[in-house]
Amino acid sequence: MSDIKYSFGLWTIGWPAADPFGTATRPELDPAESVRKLADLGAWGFTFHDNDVYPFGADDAERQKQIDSVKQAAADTGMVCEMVTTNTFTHPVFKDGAFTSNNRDVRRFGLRKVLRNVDLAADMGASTFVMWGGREGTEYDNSKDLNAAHARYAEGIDTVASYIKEKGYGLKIALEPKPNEPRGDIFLPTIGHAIALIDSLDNGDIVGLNPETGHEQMAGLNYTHGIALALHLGKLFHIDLNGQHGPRYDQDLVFGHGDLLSAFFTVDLLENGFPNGGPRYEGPRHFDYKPSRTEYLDGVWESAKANMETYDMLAAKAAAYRADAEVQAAFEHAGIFELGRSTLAEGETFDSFLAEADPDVDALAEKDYGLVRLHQLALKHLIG
Ligand code: GLT
Ligand code: MN
Ligand code: MN
Ligand code: MN
Repeated sequence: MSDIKYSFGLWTIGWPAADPFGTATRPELDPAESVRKLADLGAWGFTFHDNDVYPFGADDAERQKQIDSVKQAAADTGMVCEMVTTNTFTHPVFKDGAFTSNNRDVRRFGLRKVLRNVDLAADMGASTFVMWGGREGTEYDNSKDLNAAHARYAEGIDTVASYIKEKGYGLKIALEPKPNEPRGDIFLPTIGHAIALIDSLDNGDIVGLNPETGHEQMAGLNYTHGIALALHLGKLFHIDLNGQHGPRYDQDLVFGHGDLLSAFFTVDLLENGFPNGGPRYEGPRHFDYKPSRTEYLDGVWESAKANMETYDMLAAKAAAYRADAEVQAAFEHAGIFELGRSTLAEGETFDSFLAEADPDVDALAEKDYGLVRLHQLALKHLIG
């Protein structure tokens, strides 16, 4: 396998596959054993929710015992705990949200659970703290004062960020957008919504994004465009890669098992960067998928391998695509390098700009960009 840094959430391979229509089809996995198994498969790191490692309501002794067992597995295998996140969605106390619940006692409890988990994240040596507000939302538009709900959401995120700063932890917060499921409508449904709210925070400098492939696609959006915007704004702190077939329930398929062409261009961006250079994503290639309910334990580990194998294959194809002289010539012909040039010249005045004669618009309108041919070249590299 390649030397790409792959990591997995312990809740992915650890999902026992209970769904709203049926009970679990697989046993619970021991988190420390999962870390060892992922290391055997060639993964570089792992991530977890507090309650992936110890049960909700565990006393301090039980909590520490479970944490130590995962730490031991990490020490034995060299696996890196790169991200930690908090479960503020499973327990019924969070049924109306954690940071945005109408009930102030619930909000204070949720915030305390998150702050305690920030301590754990720092203790584990993680660099990213993900916040997926799965229960922050509504089924009905009259359920909440929607201005107050956004204010409480911002207050909660800002409080966590200021706690990180006060403690001197080297952690960054990554918000994970999702349009719906489990709530009818979730707050911060897309990358763009999250970026807008981050902009309003006092401590927004350490708050960015953890976009998930399937979540943007559930909203009918283009994942590669979304992470490109986050990169452009210096806000792509982490990624959740998986597969999804368009707007429907959250499928959490293996990466590449949904929209394969989109996955190809995601990998092309992550591995090769923008054609004109610019910001790069340097973090781990993190998978947030679910082994399908039809699979038992062999199938769980096969599916974990499939994520890394698919990414490796796409990375090799994307490297060949970029190295192809015909592709580079097609980039040139299409004007992709020309787009890297600023529209106005340096020091140009409004007067001189406005005085310039217009170009021959009829000739420009007849220009052939060659984008279909360029896309066909990508397809040849992908499946040719
Ligand atoms: C949950 C969700 C994921 C989030 C995880 C982080 S948990 O499985 O569906 O998309 O990334 O809280
Ligand atoms: Mn998902
Ligand atoms: Mn999920
Ligand atoms: Mn996710």
